[in-house]
Amino acid sequence: MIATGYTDTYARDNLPPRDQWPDMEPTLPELHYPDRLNCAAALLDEMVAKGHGASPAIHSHEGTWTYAALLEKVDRIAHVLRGPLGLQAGNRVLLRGANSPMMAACALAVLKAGCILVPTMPLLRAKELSVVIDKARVNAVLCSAALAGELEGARSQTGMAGPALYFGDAEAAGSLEQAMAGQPASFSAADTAADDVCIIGFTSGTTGVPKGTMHFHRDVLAICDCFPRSTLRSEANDVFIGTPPLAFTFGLGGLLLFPLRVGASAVLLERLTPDLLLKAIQDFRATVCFTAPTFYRLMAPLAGGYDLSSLKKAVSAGEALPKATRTLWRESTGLEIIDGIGATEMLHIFISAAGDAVRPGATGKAIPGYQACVLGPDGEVLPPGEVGQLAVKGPTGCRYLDDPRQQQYVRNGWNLTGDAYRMDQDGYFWYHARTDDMIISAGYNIAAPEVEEALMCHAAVAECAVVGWPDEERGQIVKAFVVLRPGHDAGAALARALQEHVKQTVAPYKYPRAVEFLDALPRTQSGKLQRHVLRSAPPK
Ligand code: 3UK
Repeated sequence: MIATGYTDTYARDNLPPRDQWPDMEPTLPELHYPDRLNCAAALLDEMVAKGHGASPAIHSHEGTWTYAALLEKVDRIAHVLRGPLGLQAGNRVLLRGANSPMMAACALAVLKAGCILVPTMPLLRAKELSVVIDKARVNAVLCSAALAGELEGARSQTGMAGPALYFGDAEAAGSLEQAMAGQPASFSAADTAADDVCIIGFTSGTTGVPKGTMHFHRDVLAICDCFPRSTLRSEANDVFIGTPPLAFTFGLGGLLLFPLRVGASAVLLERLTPDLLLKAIQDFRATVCFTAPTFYRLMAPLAGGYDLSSLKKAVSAGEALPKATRTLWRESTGLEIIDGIGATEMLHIFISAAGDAVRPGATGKAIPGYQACVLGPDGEVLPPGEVGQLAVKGPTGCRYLDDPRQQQYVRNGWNLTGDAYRMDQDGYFWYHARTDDMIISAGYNIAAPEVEEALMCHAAVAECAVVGWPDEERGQIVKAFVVLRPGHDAGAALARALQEHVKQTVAPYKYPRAVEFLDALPRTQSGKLQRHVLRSAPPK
């Protein structure tokens, strides 16, 4: 490893042993970076030096910040961190807030100051924040004033001594904005190693204690130089928009890192609904949208009410994209969705396809820079057509912070994402299920998403979720939870119609023997369906 630029080496000291890392040797020449590398300086200072100072960087309802304006904010915050807050290089800074320009500036400032960014989902409660604070040994917090309550709760629960500064209420005494005003407008980036840890991203932890995934300065540039170049083909005049929080690496990449890397701009808005996102695409003339499959599904019927002529690309990730959703979106906007599978462990998307290369129903191919294959139960590579565990490697990969689960995620240099996939003759990857979402009913293996896909083709179904339900006779039965579109009545007749519809669409043994109607499905903040919630205590 390269000599660290950090005086606090907690993150480096808690990387997994080298033999438990995935293979991360870059296969493309453009993914080799200099040994001394600060990713924030590469994304911001270098772009200003290249002449992007006056270009727009971030838009919000409050106005637009140019690259030069963003740089000045970032530098003042970096001074606050290293000056008044007394942080050293390598310290961890927890960041908390809904998407906003200040959130973006704080994230970049932490990286530029040589501290480690620990982004957290806005809705986390004190108890969940405490786990993150303890695990990452957080030294200081930058938090939106609107989210102070749960944070203060967590700080007292953990006895965290480090300081917290609040932004978003500039008038409040002691706000981050006031601290910034007293600092110099220019900060020279901390001299960090390309392989110094710069982000600890926590997994959503749908089950068990959240895992801290560690990423280096060079990983941040690597994701910018893979998917956006080969697949998205983003350009300086692009305007990025979307829903994922910056705390979720899908959002951090898509709504901050990717635009900056090419001199483009991003629209950062909090609290987006399908209607508000469509309106924002129209009003900001956005060209690239990042969101989850359900959001496309909910936006499709509303799209006709807006002028979406600026929109060129629509990226979907976080969950499998049902074919029905792809079709709905294409029919209402003329755009073929760019599906992509990513993971917090991998930082961003590694299998995808765009434009003419799309095969509806498949996620896509391994993007340039990454390799993928399907493994059998003994870790052997399976031939095309067989379903097994998805395995992937590339310039990024899983390094958990002090976690025994490292050895489950990484085997023989491959990252195992926990997804069941099959690869076809042409190298396209077809999603089946999370390996723990396979239902075994009377000896049949049934992938929950396949049944959901069939249900979603029925006109009455807005959203649905399928799980394995305990059953004495069959071990498990297929059970569907269904949210109806307006104008359809829940009841036995519709349940029977849905069962019949599934039997006509896929092999009849896969039909849901139980159907329950719900008003909404339980989802994580990153938009993922929480099947385990339905399996344990279905909401009434
Ligand atoms: C699932 C998908 C099918 C899959 C993420 C893009 O979702 C992200 O990270 P997470 O750690 O979850 C990872 C898991 O989510 N998944 C994601 N995308 C797809 N399944 N098709 C897809 N297109 O189970 C994966 O293992 O929350 C996505 C970029 C960055 C991310 N962190």
